[in-house]
Amino acid sequence: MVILATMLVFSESLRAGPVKVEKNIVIAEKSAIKASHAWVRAMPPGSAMTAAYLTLENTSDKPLKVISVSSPQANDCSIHKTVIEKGINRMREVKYLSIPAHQSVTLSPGGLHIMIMGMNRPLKKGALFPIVFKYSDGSLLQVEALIK
Ligand SMILES: [Cu+2]
Repeated sequence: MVILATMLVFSESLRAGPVKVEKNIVIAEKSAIKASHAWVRAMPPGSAMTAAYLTLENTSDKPLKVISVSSPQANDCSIHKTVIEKGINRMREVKYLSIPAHQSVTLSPGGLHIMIMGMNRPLKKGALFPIVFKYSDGSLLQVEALIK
């Protein structure tokens, strides 16, 4: 069964911005994964890529994996991690992102991130960027990440 849930997630820097707070608006059934502090790095027009960061919390008793990431506003999204090899920062694709039962995984600058390529509209600061996470239990979670 596919559970489609939409969660509007806003960053902690909200007080500085004009975006209204609407917490955890869920369509259909609730996802076992809660997303928070989702944001996307604003880029100048014409940029080919950016990255998104957030915390994913598994509220269930079973381990879950993120098996794919996509966005209606980009050609390609993938999970990357930054690794240091011979003193140089490099990015590696991560096939699955495992979230143990009752634990959280945080994607943050310099570590795990959602790599976003081929955006089909400008990344305007203060706007929201949708990212859809597909989990190993078949559920989908759409997160609205704040562009900042
Ligand atoms: Cu990357």
